[in-house]
Amino acid sequence: MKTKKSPFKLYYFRRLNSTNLKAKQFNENSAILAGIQAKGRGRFKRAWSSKQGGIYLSIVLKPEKEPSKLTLLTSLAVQRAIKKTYGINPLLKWPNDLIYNKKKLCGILTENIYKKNKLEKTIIGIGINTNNKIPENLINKAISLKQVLGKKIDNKKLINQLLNQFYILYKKYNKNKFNVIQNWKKSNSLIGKNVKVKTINSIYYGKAIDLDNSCNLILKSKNKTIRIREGDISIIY
Ligand code: BT5
Repeated sequence: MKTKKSPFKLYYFRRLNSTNLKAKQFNENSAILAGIQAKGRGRFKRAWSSKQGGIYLSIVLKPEKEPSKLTLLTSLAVQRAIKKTYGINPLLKWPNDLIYNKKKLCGILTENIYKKNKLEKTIIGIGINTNNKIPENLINKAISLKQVLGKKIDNKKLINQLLNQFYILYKKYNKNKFNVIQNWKKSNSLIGKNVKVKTINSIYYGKAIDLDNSCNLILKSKNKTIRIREGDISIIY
């Protein structure tokens, strides 16, 4: 497939608190890249370890369609970019992760900015562990591409590929020519597995059986079917 050039204009900063925060000052089709983040963020105000050498990137969009599927679409773009650049196939983990050898390789944080109740822009933050050192407290659950491949990762090449892959999928999605849910289901690590899901209020155990069209995870727990909007999931091996 011919790679189409992405329209994103890339702005590089040696050090930022968070690329998602900085991205709020930029217009659509900007991409903000940082060498280090002092206050990298995950979901629910959690921290994202952002040492020198990793990829910390935020894409600014003005979505043409409802943005709820953009996190999954982005995870597919990251997966394709890594596969094209380095030939390995990380698995997708609902709702916002890529994993390799059961450890987290990439996390995505999508934020919608509203002005007077109208969606003004969407910021998609992507953190990929490439050459950055994984801190001691995360070594059991995080992994870098350098650890996987045993060589230095070319961040520039991977970022270019990622922006191109993202653009290809995003354009198709806007034209209703890319089914995010179906594609996600083809390469996820969860469906059919016994899992534990921690939400803000509860913990659920059950079998992950499907993803519905609104990106909710469907869990079969005893005789009940539960739909989960957001949470942290771990596979029970
Ligand atoms: C995420 O949150 O996975 C979203 C991470 C998004 C980071 C990007 S970097 C560019 C942009 N700018 C930002 O400020 N953020 C975005 P969540 O699912 O909540 O996962 C957070 C959890 O992952 C933490 O509580 C840790 O347990 C773990 N974690 C932290 N740093 C990690 C890392 N570098 N690699 C793997 N796991 C990490």
